[in-house]
Amino acid sequence: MLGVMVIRLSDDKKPPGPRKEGKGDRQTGLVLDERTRTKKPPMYKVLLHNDDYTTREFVVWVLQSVFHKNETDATAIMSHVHTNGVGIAGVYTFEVAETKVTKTQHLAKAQQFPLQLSIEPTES
Ligand code: TYC
Repeated sequence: MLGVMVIRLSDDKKPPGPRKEGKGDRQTGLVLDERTRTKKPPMYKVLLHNDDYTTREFVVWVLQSVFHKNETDATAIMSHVHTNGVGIAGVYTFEVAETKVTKTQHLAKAQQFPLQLSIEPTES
């Protein structure tokens, strides 16, 4: 009598099956292949908080040297934070946001400024 050997293949050893289609783009309605659709990573805001002791000059310098803002944008962000209490220094992936916060905290500590930053997820 002939025997039958069953070989189970784990998913990653199986030949590619029929292409699965995604749920479709929210804006265009286009349905694309799930394996080739590029997913955007979650993004995070780095927030700068106002205080009474950090100099405006230092905040502008940090925004230029750590957050790569030009002088005009850096000055506008600093003024916004000074007036409103909080503002966005930039929007990044989590690791980049964390690195910029850590760098800025070290720079502020070295000058004995109490500058505070925080990270907040974006809506999308
Ligand atoms: N309020 C500070 C001052 O008058 C300036 C300042 C702006 C501090 C923004 C922190 O995140 C800040 N010297």
